[in-house]
Amino acid sequence: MHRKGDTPATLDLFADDAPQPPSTEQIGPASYVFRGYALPVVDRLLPALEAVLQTAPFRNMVTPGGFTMSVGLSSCGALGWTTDRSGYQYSALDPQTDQPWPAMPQVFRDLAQAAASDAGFADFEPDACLINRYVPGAKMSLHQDKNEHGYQWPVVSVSLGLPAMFLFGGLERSDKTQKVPLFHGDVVVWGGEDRLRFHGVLPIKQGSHSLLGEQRINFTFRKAR
Ligand code: MD3
Ligand code: FE
Repeated sequence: MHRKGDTPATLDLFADDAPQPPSTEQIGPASYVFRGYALPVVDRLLPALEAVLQTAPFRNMVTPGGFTMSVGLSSCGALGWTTDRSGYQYSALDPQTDQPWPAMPQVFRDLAQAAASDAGFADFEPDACLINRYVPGAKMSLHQDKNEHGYQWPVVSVSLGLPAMFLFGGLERSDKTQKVPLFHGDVVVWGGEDRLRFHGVLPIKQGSHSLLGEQRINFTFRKAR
């Protein structure tokens, strides 16, 4: 183990988990990747995540089409995103326990609000945080996020653990996709005209992350109602 801030003895700059310098990349008219934005608060995010998962563990939900998702899902905040044979919806109760979802930890909320503000969306108050867990091989097929009541607020995503190749398409499923690699600590804000673009995640490659092991965790913050 090396201490935070240290450079490992051998550093492969071409490895797909090579540390990224702090930077911002604009990937759409209203979408920004803030490289390493979450790194300063990772040591507070992880214990808060553990606490959320004690109440609402990851589960592999079944889609309306009858497929079991390869991604494990949980949620925190007033509303959680769920899917089953009857459809997709946001609900105030975890269907597995019929209890409210765990509260959104303040450190989650503050991070999402700061990133949204830096992307030009001041006063973002998410009411839902979907938590996705990818093990190597898990993927998310191309889709649109259309279950929220309005699209005036952005989606903010936080990537932790193993890297992923994110696919960013257009407003039609058949539109060409651009590939955007996402690394531990990256935060992305997707708003405005990009909000309804198709997107997905390629199968996660085998690997082990120093803090999270063989998984990628992604938080997506939304205003669902
Ligand atoms: C672009 N999650 O949970 S986050 C999802 O990495 C989802 O787990 C992916 O797509 C993940 O729905 C991608 C980035 C993301 C989330 C919502 C978007 C990108 C988006 C909504 C509109 C456009
Ligand atoms: Fe999505």
